[in-house]
Amino acid sequence: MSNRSQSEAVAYPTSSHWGSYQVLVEGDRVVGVRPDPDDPAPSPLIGNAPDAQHHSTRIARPSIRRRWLERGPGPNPRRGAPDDEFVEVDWDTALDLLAAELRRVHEEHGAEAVFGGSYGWGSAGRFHHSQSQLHRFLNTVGGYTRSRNTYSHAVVEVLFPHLLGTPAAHDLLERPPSWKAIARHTDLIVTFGGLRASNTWISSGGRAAGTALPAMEKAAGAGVRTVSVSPLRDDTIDEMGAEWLPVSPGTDTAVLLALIHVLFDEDLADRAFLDRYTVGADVVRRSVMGMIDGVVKTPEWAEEVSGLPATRIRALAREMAAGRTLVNVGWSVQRARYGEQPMWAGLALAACLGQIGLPGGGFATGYGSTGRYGGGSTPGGLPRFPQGANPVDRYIPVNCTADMLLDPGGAFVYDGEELTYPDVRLVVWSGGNPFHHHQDLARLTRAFGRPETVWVVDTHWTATARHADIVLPSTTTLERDDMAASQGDLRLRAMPRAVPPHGEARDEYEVYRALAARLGREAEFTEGRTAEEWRRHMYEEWRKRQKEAFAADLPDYDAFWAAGSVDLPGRVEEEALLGDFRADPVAAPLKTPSGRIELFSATIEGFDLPDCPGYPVWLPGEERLGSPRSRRWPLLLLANQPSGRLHSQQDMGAYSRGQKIAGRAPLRLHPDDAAARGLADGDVVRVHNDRGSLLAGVQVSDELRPGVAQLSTGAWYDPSAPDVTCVHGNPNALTPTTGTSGLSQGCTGQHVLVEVTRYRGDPPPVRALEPPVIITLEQQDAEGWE
Ligand SMILES: Nc1nc2c(c(=O)[nH]1)N[C@H]1C(S)=C(S)[C@@H](COP(=O)(O)OP(=O)(O)OC[C@H]3O[C@@H](n4cnc5c(=O)[nH]c(N)nc54)[C@H](O)[C@@H]3O)O[C@H]1N2
Ligand SMILES: Nc1nc2c(c(=O)[nH]1)N[C@H]1C(S)=C(S)[C@@H](COP(=O)(O)OP(=O)(O)OC[C@H]3O[C@@H](n4cnc5c(=O)[nH]c(N)nc54)[C@H](O)[C@@H]3O)O[C@H]1N2
Ligand SMILES: [Mo]
Repeated sequence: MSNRSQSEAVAYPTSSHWGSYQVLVEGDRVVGVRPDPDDPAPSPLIGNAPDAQHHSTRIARPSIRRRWLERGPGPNPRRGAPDDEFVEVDWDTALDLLAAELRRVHEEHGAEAVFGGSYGWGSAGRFHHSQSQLHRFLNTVGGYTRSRNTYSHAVVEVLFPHLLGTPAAHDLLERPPSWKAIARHTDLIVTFGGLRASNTWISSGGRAAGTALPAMEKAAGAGVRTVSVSPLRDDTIDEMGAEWLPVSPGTDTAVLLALIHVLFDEDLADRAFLDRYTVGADVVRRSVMGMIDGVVKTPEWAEEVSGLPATRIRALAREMAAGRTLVNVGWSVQRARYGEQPMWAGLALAACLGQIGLPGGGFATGYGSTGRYGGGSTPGGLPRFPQGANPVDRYIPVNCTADMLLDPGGAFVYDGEELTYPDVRLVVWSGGNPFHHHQDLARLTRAFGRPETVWVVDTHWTATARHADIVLPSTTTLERDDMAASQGDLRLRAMPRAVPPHGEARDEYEVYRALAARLGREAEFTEGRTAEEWRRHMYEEWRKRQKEAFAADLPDYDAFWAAGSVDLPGRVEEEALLGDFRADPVAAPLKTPSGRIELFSATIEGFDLPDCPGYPVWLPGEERLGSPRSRRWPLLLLANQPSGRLHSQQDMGAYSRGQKIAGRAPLRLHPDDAAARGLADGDVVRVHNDRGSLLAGVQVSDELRPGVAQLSTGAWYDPSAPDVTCVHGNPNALTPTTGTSGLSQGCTGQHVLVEVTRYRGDPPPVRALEPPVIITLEQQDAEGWE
């Protein structure tokens, strides 16, 4: 919040992925924020908004990489070089260049040479949503190669349709038991990957109120006991009084298989449930009993692998069988090599407990991963901006972006398919930051050197914008009218514009309209509507659907806008997942080949993948304590979600800045590991492995398991010093691009082995939060073209 007097400030309600709040505006400036009066638990992340809105890294005008302007499109290995110059141009010049480049690429290489996946968490807002706008535009002008799945939970998206079928796999993400049902019915939550409070500050699409933390507290108050299996003690809030089982990262599958072993060994497994509702339980039983590979998956065996005491694992299995138990496997646990296995083993454990389909019991994934999980669902949907159809059917799993750019025509497998990478010439990104989110960023820089043109639309000069040839400035959510809600939310909220656009920033709708006009497709893109008319249209279409589905009489658009919000009709707070299937598996079978839960999947077995067989198994990853690689890189770095911001967004904001140490990302180290290296709080260290190095500031903490270090994602990537990959502390300077397996090809960025050493001498300054060198066309003319 701002120190300035806020007496004359006008408060504007708004909403973002980090919640609903009010911005305080004086004249044209955001001078502070305050929580929404209806929010019982506002997110501290709102404190980043004022500084981010007016920061010097806002993009003010369309800018073209000087070399691209002078030499035209072509591969450029120097893309992203810290001293590269950009030339500011007017909008017409930028749009003419871009339209000509799109036309050229289409004519010479076809629309599939345009990579428009554009993954990322750009603004919340149902209309001005970057990907929706961009994808509609690209679809209107011929299509694009797209990306599939998320960084968040690719394994859940690809694996569970095989195990539960669709829509049950979808319900797993969208309709888990609500926190209220948990408080009412659950005795014990065993959560692999914690219930990290700061993660619940975020909901994709925004959230009317922060409901998750109060609900967790209430559940604990109602007697729900929590066991947090996590390398970090503070992955649960104190109020829950959770028991901490400090697992070694990447070894949950061993613990899960041992829990299953105890259930079979002590005849606690619910055989009637397994017979009636699952296939493959016998394969799982034989596997944990050692009848397939000769290794009996006892708690003693799991102790060796995971570091958790065998006695505790054995007792936990008995406790789980004794009452109503919910098994939660968080998304972090699958964001690692062989990430399919803990998810599958977690489902198998819940099946052995026989409580799937019972209120407050069974299997779940996502409590503690976002604020909306367990917060209800809205089957009536939300207002939507139609994206049209993509005439191009090429795609890649999103985690394969660098592979695609480095290996055009190269073969890969994904979900039983053998595919090849397209030959991409033009990369476009809007509302995402691959130089935040992708792994092995030095490799990504090489990959971004390959295409002929990189086009980025963003609000700020992120590392991705600095790797672009054509950079267009977008307005922020505070600079345009919109509306927001997340799936399962309480209300749809109006987001009235609070301040005028920064510099010459434009709404993306206007950018794509103008581009579509240049390509002769304006009428198809706009369907004759202005932005305001689209919002009305989207709202009214949605209102009609709510009327049909729930006989809900919602106010019209003007009344909604004047009131500022409307309650979402038809909300449900689920008691159980798969309740119908449990009630009658014959009448309501799952949409799997067997109609049941597939603990063994003949389909996946048939894919014949070395890294994902047909039933859950323990596969030891490389980036793991005790692996051969750990002899050289002895610390396991957890690259989890940052508590100071959403990913890389608003890293310059007050709340995010307040967490930095010596201006760099904080690296938490266990006291033993710090002492062994002679390190203390505040030291600047080099964190390194064979992929790269970064600088970070030390924070010693006994909240971590020894051997584990923690450095959350999101410090803006800063390659400005010659001998360090990132001087600011982005952990993706070190992480591997390997996929989870040939099944899901998910992101494995959560775990990476490193060494930490003191940085000797004066550390190089952080430059990421400064704009690049920008010149005018006149200056460029005066200096002469290359
Ligand atoms: N090592 C490691 N890496 C990870 C993860 C991990 O656990 N470990 N987690 C992964 C996960 S789960 C995710 S989801 C990704 C997240 O990765 P991203 O979603 O790419 O990260 P963000 O920083 O949210 O990027 C959003 C971008 O949109 C821009 N933006 C905001 N508003 C607007 C707008 O109105 N218009 C436009 N055009 N742009 C806008 C922001 O400035 C920012 O550059 O990171 C992944 N990376
Ligand atoms: N504040 C904030 N909240 C966010 C985000 C953000 O950027 N900032 N991003 C949002 C997004 S896009 C997503 S996808 C979700 C992600 O949600 P998650 O994937 O659940 O979040 P993470 O913070 O990556 O990981 C949660 C915890 O898992 C634990 N963990 C890591 N590895 C292992 C392991 O091998 N075994 C076990 N048992 N535990 C492990 C770590 O201690 C970590 O703190 O978060 C969302 N919430
Ligand atoms: Mo995510």
